[in-house]
Amino acid sequence: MRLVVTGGAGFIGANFVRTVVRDHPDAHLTVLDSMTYAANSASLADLPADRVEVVEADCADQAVTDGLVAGLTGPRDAVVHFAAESHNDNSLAAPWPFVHSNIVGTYAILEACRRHDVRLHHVSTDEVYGDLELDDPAKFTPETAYNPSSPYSATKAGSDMLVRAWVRSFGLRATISNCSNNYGPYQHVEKFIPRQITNLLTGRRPRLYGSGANVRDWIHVHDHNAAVLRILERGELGRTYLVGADGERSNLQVMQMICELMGAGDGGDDPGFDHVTDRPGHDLRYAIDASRTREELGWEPRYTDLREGLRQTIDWYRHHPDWWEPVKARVEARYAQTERVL
Ligand code: NAD
Ligand code: TDX
Repeated sequence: MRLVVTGGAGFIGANFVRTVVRDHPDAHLTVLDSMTYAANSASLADLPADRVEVVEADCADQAVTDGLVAGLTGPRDAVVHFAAESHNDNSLAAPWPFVHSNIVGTYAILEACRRHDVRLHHVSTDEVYGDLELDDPAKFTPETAYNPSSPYSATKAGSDMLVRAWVRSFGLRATISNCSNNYGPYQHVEKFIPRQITNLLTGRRPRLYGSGANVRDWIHVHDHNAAVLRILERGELGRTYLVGADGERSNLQVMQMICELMGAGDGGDDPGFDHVTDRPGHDLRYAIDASRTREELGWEPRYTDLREGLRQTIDWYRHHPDWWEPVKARVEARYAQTERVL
């Protein structure tokens, strides 16, 4: 099995590559990654060079993309498309890289897969559906209308639409997955959970946007990647699969769990974290109904205890400072330009 994994030096992609190398001895992977600020070559550095090749290039570069996809001729070969600009806060400050990577990049991948009749799995997000009220009994399903809020989610929605059009118009052999918020090892410290963990590990105070009432539906990255592999193996072409682990928590709840697990706060007036300026246009709540994915593909999340998953994630960051320390100060300096303690 030969796989081209775009964005394979980022958080979810690197975990995917590591899992495939461990569990599929017959697999050869080519990582296509432009090595943006979000990539970390250390996430792949210990993997065997004869099984994982890293090509540093932009997936929107049609010549490069075409050349790599042309080599996928076996019946189980595929492109797994993780590459994207992924951080909402950055998309508010500078939207263009999101249009370029998420839309133009996906277009180039689609055209290469069309030319060479190669199977594609496109990795997307629940954010394409917009947000829910806190008390809305309905969760997102594959039928929920797209209603993205930020430049990030709008460009992911655009990329999903391109994939659907290529399936319908050109018979492209593709599947899509829309997953909820991931956490786990190798996640960039700009994101909520690793930011708070590494703030505490470096003597900084954790930062909660607004009141912390916003709800995210957390899933461990290993569960997400297990679903992606299952879709590659058993997914029906042309279908969209929703991936989530019923992990809804308010940001305040997650923050309190992290602080408790790491011994922050004094148990009295000081909760151990600061409330800061809210994100403009901040989506209130995401929630995924993954029942069809579970029933049809026999996939089940294994990390169903968020507290235990967080404990393991905290341990990982504690034991891998070399992986995150080099970028931590820069990330915090950037946040400090706009963020104010409330
Ligand atoms: P990430 O930002 O950690 O990694 C993205 C990777 O893509 C980086 O290595 C980056 O260098 C690479 N990249 C960006 N633009 C590129 C381009 N033009 N060409 C080649 N490589 C490029 O993101 P992540 O959190 O690992 O997310 C991976 C995918 O999963 C994204 O498509 C994202 O939308 C989706 N997703 C993420 C989450 C989440 O919670 N993180 C949830 C659901 C879906
Ligand atoms: O310091 C923070 N404090 C805070 O309260 C940060 C960085 C975030 N937050 C809040 C904002 C969100 O409500 O925490 C929540 C999670 O924030 P992010 O980690 O930025 O994730 P989110 O915006 O929900 O998007 C994530 O999940 C869906 C990924 O970044 C996307 O790529 C994915 O599609």
